[in-house]
Amino acid sequence: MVSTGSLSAPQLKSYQDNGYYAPIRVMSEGQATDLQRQYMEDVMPELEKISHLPPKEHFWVYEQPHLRHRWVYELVTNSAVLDAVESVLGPDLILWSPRWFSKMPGGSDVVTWHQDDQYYGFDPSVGMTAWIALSESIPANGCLRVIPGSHKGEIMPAVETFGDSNSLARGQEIVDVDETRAVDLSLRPGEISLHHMRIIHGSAPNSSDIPRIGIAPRFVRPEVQQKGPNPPEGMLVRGKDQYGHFRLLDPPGEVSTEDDRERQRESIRRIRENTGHLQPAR
Ligand SMILES: O=C(O)CCC(=O)C(=O)O
Repeated sequence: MVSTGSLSAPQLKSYQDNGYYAPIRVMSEGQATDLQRQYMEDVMPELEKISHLPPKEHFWVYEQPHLRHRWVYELVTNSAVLDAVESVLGPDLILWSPRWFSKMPGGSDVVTWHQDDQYYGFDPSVGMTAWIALSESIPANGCLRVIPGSHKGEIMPAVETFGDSNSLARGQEIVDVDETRAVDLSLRPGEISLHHMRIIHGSAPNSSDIPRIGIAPRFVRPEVQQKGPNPPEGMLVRGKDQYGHFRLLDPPGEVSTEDDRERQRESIRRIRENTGHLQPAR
């Protein structure tokens, strides 16, 4: 049992200075391994159905899974995860959009250097990601990498490569990154890393024989507004929403239904319209 994920004052300062903090334990390794098994049972069969599509199309399974499976909702709202996020963002928290980031051994999936802030479209830009590891996540299997301090800079120009192996839908890539400054965010199962919406980050393919399975819930404060044709959707997971900018969603029931699958698809569509990711790939 982990009682809290709250950051101490020096840990918070480290996050503010560097734009990331890791590791923070939010559950035992045994609990994470059980959830990894659940992932294999519920998510892998869905991925196999779309295995003819390139990684950049896998978002139909990977995004908004907390609207479909109760266990995923419980994972991304784990109280130690929310404690860590609350340490940075304050007491009122909207869970905007969780996404699986999984790489199987020998797979080609890559995440090029990018800044989430470039396409999320939130104003003010106060948000962050808590990346939760269900497996070990290390350099050999393509753990998350960040450029410390880059969250304090501008949004950098990015080319859109539309690379098939790129997990990002438009294959956004910041090309002038000094990789000698990169830090690997190695995690054990059941640990998380936190990263700022503007930090430059990415990850290499999995060249090991162990899967890398993680989920990245993104959190914002209720006062943020999002550009785009649709009001953003989110779940109020702590505190109050005094602004009404988000269409607030309910957690799914215990048993996953076809309606949940439809709700997931509709929510993905709305997010992708807002972040400019539904335009046809070249
Ligand atoms: O998991 C990865 O490799 C990339 C994650 C990422 O880009 C994100 O969480 O924003």
